[in-house]
Amino acid sequence: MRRLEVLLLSGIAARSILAAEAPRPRGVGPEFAKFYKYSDTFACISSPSIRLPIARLNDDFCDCPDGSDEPGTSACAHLSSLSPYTVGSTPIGHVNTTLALPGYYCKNKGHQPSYVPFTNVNDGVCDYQLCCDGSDEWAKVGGVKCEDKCKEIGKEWKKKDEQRQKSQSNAAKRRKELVAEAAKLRQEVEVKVQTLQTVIQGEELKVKGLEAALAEAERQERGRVVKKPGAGGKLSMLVQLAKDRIEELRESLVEVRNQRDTGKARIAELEAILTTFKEEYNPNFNDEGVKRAVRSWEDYAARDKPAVGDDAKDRDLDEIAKPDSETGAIKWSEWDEPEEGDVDVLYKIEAYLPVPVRDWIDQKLRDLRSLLIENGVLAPSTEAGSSKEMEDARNALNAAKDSLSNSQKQLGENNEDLGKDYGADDVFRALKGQCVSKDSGEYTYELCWLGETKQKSKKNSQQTTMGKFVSIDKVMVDDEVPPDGKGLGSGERVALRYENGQHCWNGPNRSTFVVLACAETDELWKVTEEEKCVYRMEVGTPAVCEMAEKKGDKPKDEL
Ligand code: MAN
Repeated sequence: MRRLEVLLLSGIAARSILAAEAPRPRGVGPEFAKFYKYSDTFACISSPSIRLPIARLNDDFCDCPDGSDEPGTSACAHLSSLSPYTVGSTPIGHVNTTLALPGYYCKNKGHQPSYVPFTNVNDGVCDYQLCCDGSDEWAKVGGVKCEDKCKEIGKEWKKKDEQRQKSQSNAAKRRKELVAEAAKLRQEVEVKVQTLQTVIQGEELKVKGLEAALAEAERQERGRVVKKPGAGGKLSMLVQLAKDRIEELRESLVEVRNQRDTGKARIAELEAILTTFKEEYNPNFNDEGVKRAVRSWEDYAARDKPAVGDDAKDRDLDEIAKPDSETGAIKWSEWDEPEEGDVDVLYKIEAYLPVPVRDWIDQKLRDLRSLLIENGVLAPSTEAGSSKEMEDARNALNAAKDSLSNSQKQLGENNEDLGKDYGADDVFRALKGQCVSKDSGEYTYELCWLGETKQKSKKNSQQTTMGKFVSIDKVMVDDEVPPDGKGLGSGERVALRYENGQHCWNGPNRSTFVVLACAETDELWKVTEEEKCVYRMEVGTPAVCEMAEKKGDKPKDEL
């Protein structure tokens, strides 16, 4: 298709004007008919002071500086910007030499009327693309005859136009769906923000509460260490009692054991006497008392002797009977009270008081010690902070702080997300994270909406990042649209910038400029490497459709 100032008129508009028209000179479009309504003279459109007899209209000689006397011939074609430079085609003084007409008007009955450049009129070539009725070759130069093909071309065009319109309406529908989806997603983020704000308020209060709890636990701890186990009066007294009692028992044990040993020795002596007595007495001496004694002794000797301790048990008793200072079984020195400190002395009194009074004093003493430590009068205990209560309080506070900072981070991210540019109507929010790809040469290229662009080698599936999404932009394009409609067309288009991809050896960091055009479905149409590691993607998506329609900027028609 040639780039020219062709004006396609809507069929309805053109037909309604035609109905009200008187016959116009050849090549005059309906919107210029008013300049050609007099039957005797004609005034040049841009220089009305120049009047010509009507016979000089379309006489194949250029009279008007703006070419308006030759609407149906190529006599004034040299004025066209498409024509090569001709003597006299430059402006002279204040006279306007710009062509007043857009071209030769083809009625194209059965199809869309259009203008053909004057250079094409009677050039011996049928310009069916613009002039399907063949009227641009009315002079049949060189015997060329261009028959009217508007019926078939119009039919074909209509078919394609219907398809195009259907596709456009599908695309617009799809965009509406995307916008609705985007609105839903946005609302979800807004709800998340509200929820997080409430959660954060609660968590802040919780942190404050736990900070106070920890401070109190620390205070209590500072007080508590005064009475730590081992250093208190009651326990110390108990230890002393135990020590005394054990010593008493040990001494008794030694004494009883001595008595036992003495008894044992006496029994052994007695038994030896009786054994001798039994062997040496005279049985012939009939003394009934002696005989009875000997029988009793024999009975006694025949009975099982009770165990009176073996050697092992005796060794154990030896050990037990030794003082603790010798065996080290109990190291009493470890239970000795430390030197009494400032406030410790006060606790001695406690041990002798009734429980409620003791508790009250206990609390007061803790408070007093805390106060003294807080005011620098007493040094804090080095063991402060080691109790389970404090550990629990500190853990709970840390967990609450972590949770709070996590929520704050999430809130920040969500707020940032709400402020981000997701394009008109937030539409790209719905596409975020989805990807389209295309095989091209030795690579498969991938575009992930608002994510990354990638180049994947087909040989070894190695991936190269061609850029990370940075911003949404706009760009002017002027491209052909191929017959399948997968092209950018011309006009302003939405573009996405992807930058800071993988570094290119001996070059920049890879980047991709993604140009979008309206299409029924998301599709990566074309990838080019415009410069080393600078890529361009052309992508069809319904996401940008309505915007094209709003601007009345349709893809170029392939008529
Ligand atoms: C790879 C690809 C190419 C690029 C070169 C640069 O082969 O990313 O697109 O041109 O590296 O060295």
